[in-house]
Amino acid sequence: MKEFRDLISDNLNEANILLCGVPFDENASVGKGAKLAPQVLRELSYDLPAFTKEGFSLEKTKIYDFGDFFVKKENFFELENHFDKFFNAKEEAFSLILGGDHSISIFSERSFYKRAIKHNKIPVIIHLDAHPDICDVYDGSKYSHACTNFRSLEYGYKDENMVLACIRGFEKQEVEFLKNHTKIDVFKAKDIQLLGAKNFVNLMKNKFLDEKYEIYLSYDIDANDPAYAPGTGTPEAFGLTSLTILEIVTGLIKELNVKALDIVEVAPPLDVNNITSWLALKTIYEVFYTLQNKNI
Ligand SMILES: [Mn+2]
Repeated sequence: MKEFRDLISDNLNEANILLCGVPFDENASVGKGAKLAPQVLRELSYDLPAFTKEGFSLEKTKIYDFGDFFVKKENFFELENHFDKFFNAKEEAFSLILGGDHSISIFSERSFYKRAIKHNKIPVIIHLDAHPDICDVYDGSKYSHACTNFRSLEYGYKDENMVLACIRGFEKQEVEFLKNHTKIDVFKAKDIQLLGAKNFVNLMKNKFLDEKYEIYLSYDIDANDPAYAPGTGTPEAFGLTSLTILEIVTGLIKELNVKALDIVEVAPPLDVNNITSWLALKTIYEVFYTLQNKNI
């Protein structure tokens, strides 16, 4: 048996999913360990049959695996180059990125931005996370995992094309920033709980259901309540259930022009019996099925 079983293809032409991993966690603030996620997710996939939780086959899914992009803090900026190649290898395919801490998305979101602009599309970020990750500087660094969205706005994403959802932990500077940037749509965890996944997806449809948008979905596993995802560096109480988040992720991908997904902050050394890694992996398989049904 092998990684992702028979879903891997060596032929880029037939692939509908482009996969890469970024084993990097030097910009995580509290608990480290996310650099091991790409390896652990790949290993666990040996044992996961290529079927959804409802028993539907994933045989139409063909993954082209770019492998892992290894960087250190000293050459962190090289990620942009890796992602440029990754995103441009086959533009109609869906891009799946396994983090790493959330700082890696600074560069994937840059490459995604450039590609969307090249397509004359409007780039959008939907960020599912317990935290806004919108600090200018955190812990003396502009490239902390708490700075991802600030860097992406600075790079060119517009406030009105950024959505933060499942939020429940704020830095003071983030509260101030969001007060002055009211076009950034913020859905706190409590809002999502009251709305339900379906209504949230419908609100996103009202906003972004148009081919002029290309959407990057950034999924920090700590969006889940730590009861479902304890293996992460900054667990935050009072989160959503894993089923609610799954409905959001698959609902957005089903309904909108989502072209890329990252799953970040899974930290296997902090996990309990790999349940957080399994959650990420099972989510990925549900995403594959959602994409099969969209004929991607
Ligand atoms: Mn994050």
